[in-house]
Amino acid sequence: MTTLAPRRGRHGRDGSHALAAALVSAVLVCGSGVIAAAPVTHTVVIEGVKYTPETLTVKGGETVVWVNKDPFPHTVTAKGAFDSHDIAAGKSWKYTARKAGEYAYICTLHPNMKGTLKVE
Ligand SMILES: [Cu+2]
Repeated sequence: MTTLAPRRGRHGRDGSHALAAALVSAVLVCGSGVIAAAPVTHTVVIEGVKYTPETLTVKGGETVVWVNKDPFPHTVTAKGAFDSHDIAAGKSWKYTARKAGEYAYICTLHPNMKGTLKVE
């Protein structure tokens, strides 16, 4: 009787250790990018006729959202790579980076607005 109770207790603790170890390895696998399970989203704010941050580095498969906080439209245009077309005031536009490279983009409505998306 008295020997059973401690053994049950030990089994319970072993179970939690195994679960904790499984959770830790799952996080490590995700962190190393082996499994692209958890979607990663980056945000670029468009405000004051500029992109913030101006240069953003992401990994392939990650998503970037440009949020236009100005009271007029902007675009996010990298010739030959991606083009948001007009993003109305208060709206946003999403792009999932698939191909590694460095993409300089502008706003076609305000060509002095410049940004760079680096995809690793
Ligand atoms: Cu603009």
